[in-house]
Amino acid sequence: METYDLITRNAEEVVTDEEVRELADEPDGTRAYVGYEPSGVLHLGHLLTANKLIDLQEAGMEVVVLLADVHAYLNGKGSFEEIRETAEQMKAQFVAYGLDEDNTEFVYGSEFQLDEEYTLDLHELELATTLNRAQRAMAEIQGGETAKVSHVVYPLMQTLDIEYLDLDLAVGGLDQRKVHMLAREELPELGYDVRPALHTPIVADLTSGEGKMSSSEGVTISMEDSTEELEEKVNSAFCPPTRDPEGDLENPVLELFEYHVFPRFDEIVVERPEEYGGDLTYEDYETLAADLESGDLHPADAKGTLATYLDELIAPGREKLREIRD
Ligand code: IYR
Repeated sequence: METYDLITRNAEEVVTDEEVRELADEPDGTRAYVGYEPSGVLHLGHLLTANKLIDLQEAGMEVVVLLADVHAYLNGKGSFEEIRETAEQMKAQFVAYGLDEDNTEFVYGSEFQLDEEYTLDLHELELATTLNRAQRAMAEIQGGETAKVSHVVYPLMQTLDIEYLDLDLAVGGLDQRKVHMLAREELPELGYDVRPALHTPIVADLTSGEGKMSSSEGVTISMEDSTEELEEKVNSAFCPPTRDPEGDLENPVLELFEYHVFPRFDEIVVERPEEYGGDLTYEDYETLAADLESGDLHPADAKGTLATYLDELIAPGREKLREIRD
């Protein structure tokens, strides 16, 4: 695959395409990052951006994972000590998932975000940004109901991270886009360069095909799920025989194949008894989606196969979690 195609595959948005093409021309030595508020258990939402980081590593980029402990604290996720502990667990699960420890720089936010220079830059950004603008940037990230002062400091710090970690590309789910747009506007105010951003899609809720799959609402799959739990969740997933159901609905089963399974396996085998036509082998998502639409692939077989491959992907992380907890 061409470097540009590898960098941008499965991305919902790149800002701007021209800037990312420039990076793709000379990826060696460029630095890309994703920041995560630490959480004790990884779910598919985390793994979607992790897949992108694996793509970027393959494209020759250096990858930084920010364990955003200060951000989680500002977003009301618990005491600082608790957050530090979950950050350790998160790192272990990412490594088990396939982010090569030797080629990935794991950085805690608190390692540099409490420095004097960073803090003074933060205050300068606070002066340069309206409350309204900062609040809008946080709309999709904010945890609690009531906005606190910490919630408007948060996106300004995320903006500065891009400069202080010396990055060339910011990666995140689509829910991060408003923060990255703010960063593109504000970094030059401080005399820093604008950096491109790449956003991964938000996968629909498994059972309804609506909205987004997240740990807080609806059903998601996480490193904590047993094989049986995972099978149960996938089997009860919404899977109409089309990739574009009516209205705002998505087909979450196909989305999981597209964003989670195909990027990590060269070949997908759907095992079927001879009397039902025997095994089917797919090398790309399009062919599988077309077969589901034509009826050549039954939704039940698609689900069973999806569960098998997802289970293989989360198995090492599940094992790691068990070790940590014992
Ligand atoms: N806002 C992210 C966490 C985060 C991401 C980056 I990129 C940072 O520089 C800092 C924090 C979230 O919603 O999880």
